[in-house]
Amino acid sequence: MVSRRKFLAGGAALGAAGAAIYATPLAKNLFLPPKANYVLTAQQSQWDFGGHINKPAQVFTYQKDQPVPLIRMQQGQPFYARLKNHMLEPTTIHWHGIRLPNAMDGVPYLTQEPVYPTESFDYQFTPKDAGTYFYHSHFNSLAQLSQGLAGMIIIDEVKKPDFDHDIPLNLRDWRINENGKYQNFLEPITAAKAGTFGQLKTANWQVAPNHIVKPNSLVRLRILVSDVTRIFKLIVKDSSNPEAKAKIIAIDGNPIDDIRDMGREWIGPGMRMDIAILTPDEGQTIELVNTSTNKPWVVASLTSQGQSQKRVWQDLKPLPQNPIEPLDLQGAEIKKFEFSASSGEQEDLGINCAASDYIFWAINKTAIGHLDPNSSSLRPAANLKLGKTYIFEFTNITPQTHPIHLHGFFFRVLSSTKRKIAPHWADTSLIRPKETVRVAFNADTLGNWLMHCHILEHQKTGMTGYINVS
Ligand SMILES: [Cu+2]
Repeated sequence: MVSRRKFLAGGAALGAAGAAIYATPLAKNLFLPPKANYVLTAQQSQWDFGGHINKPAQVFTYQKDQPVPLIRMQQGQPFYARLKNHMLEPTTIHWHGIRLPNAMDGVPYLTQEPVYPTESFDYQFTPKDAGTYFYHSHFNSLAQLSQGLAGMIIIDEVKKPDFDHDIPLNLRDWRINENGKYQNFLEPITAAKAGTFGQLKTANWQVAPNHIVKPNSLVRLRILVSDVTRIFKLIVKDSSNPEAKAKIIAIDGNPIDDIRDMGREWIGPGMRMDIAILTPDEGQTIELVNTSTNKPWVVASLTSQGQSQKRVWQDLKPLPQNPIEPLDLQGAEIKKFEFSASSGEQEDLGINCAASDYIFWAINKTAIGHLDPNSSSLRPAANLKLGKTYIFEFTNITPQTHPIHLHGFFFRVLSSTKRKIAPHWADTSLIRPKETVRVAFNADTLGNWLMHCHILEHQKTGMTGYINVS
């Protein structure tokens, strides 16, 4: 294990903002030192959530008896990670939101063979874009994510933005009781509705962690929802000032065009949001609160202590844009996708990846719960030509909201039939009941790319498809 001193030394190399994170006492075990070569050993471990359960739970992680680590990459620099499988079942890693070659995308049977127990697999790519991303297992995903295999990635900008603190929050629930026992990962009754919610609510595998920050400082708070079910509705509360003191600066890793005040923000599974916070005076606290249920709860908090940094909002500068090629909307072809309950004409695609006996959902009336390359019925939901711009029209005819994720690309969320959308880049978008959302993207990378609902009980019971770019 890496010592705390080494963590701090690693942080110091990043400058003031980096050091601030590494020095956050509660989070000391979350961070691997920034480097180009990682070994990620998928393994069974134990974790007691700081005593919030009576007996440690059996979890899956990538470091012994510690939370899934945050991985740090550098924009434009090669990244390399060896995944070693020390579990008793196959696994893979998907680098959610990162634009990379298809063979590195981590989808078993579609882009690579599963990594079997005792085997390893080398992932190697150079991230083009900076921002906040997500890595997770894509094999038996519902069970492996539910037990832990889901972490945050920070890809540092070439020129580091000027924040006093950079704080990651990986939000998720655990379906475990006070004795560390898991409830079923797939519950048919709820899988056919909004999905099954967990009981133990955590940020960075901690219950309502409190971070000490400097008074009147600028914080970059990176929020990842890695939960397999819950759609959060987040607000920021300031104990000294009822007016919101938070601004949205990026969505799904991409800086938004116009920084705006944070209100009540819906963030679903797989989605990220970076917000800037101007911290209050000494002794005051800021809380991040989830209000998506009738009993709101504090997800995490920041308390001001120490020397004032005397920052003002004018110090907040827009983040540099990622290098995304302009869209050819004039020449774009429209492809329609309807997300529905399954019609009963489900495809029987054999065993594996998301094997389930239940089918409740479908994309364009095709229900794929499993991916089997040997099945003649496994075919793309759309065939795209390399280099062309496409508009995808997502229509949700179900009574549930679905966070739809497309692997391998950023799409521009253009418009909705039900609400006003400020166009922005994303890789996952919430499609509400009876809503049609239009997104557009450049099909600029070859391969088979998965597209699915990120409520994993929905993914696993039919709301999965893929597109082919050739
Ligand atoms: Cu869904």
